[in-house]
Amino acid sequence: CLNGETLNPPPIWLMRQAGRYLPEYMGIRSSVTNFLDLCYNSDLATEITLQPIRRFGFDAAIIFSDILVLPDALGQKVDFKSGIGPVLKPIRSRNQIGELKQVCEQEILKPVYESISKVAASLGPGVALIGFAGAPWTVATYMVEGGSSKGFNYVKNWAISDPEGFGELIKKLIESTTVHLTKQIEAGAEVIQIFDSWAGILSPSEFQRWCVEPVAEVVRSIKVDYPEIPIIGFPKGAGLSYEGYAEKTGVDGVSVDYTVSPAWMGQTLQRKTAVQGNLDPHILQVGGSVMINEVSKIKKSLENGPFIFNLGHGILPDTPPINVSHLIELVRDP
Ligand code: 1CP
Repeated sequence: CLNGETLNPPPIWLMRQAGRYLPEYMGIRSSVTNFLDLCYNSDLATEITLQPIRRFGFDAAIIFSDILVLPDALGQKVDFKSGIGPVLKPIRSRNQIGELKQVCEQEILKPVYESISKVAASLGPGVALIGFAGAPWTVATYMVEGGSSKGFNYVKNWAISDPEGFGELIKKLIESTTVHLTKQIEAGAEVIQIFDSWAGILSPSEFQRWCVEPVAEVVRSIKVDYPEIPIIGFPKGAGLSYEGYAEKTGVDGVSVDYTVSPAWMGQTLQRKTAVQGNLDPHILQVGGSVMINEVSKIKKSLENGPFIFNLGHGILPDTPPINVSHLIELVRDP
């Protein structure tokens, strides 16, 4: 499919398919306080990765980890506080970049690669294993804001007032993301997804500089050694810029958020690249006839070209698992 083939029915997996909506995940989650300790325990991460595969039979597994393991490995310690989310000591100027480790600390990330090998060994045939990382821009937002943000004041203002200095941080992230993704491929990841969750807060020229160019560089470097590994990019909220992203980053597929119409995806984007998406996670949460109609609309618009069924963003924690089973039936129903 990511090589341009049209598959009927389309393969399906869901962003955040492992996690808080599954009781079997919550059982394991309660055994640790810092969420990252799950990511750094390869036995637990393997088990969590496989839970949704066993329960639903998705066509792909995504390794259970997080985009924030990267700043953690660069020496910017990440804490997950309950009720708040990720907390980091922020980096807000060029001279603080030197405090980060030179290259990505392999020791810390070793369990992530071990979980990939373990999952690869236990997945049945026909189930693809997806490795992932955050895109440099999105990871930078957490590093500069010191966690999740609403206004993105610090990161936007730094990028606007001192693009050269901010560019140093992005450069560091391009290099370490490339290493992190390459290690995942060496461990057994068969597909890569790059999450740019905060692409949508940039102007078109900023989008070009901070999303398209860094991702293009990561893709170019990975393709030198691994030209056959397909890469999916997810520039969430890119709107009118999705098309340019597909043309200029070199990715094999573009994951599209739910603000974009499936008709446009089919008529425009799918002519240039494989597309993935884009059911609104709230529709999955509600389920029933609304979901039936929406899935049918998405399938009609996209089934005549390379297409992977997914959500337009991650599964919401309160989603009833039975709605996920129903969704898979609908997608696979000819
Ligand atoms: O307490 C918990 O159980 C933590 C919840 C959780 C989970 C299940 C977090 C915290 N991360 C994850 C796993 C995760 N994160 C996966 C692998 C599992 C899967 O898909 O099944 C992936 C791919 C991610 C990616 C991720 N992490 C993104 C990009 C995708 C997206 O949702 O936009 C981002 C932005 C993060 C950061 C993050 N991780 C967790 C939190 C609470 C946050 C902050 C989110 C925010 O700022 O809104």
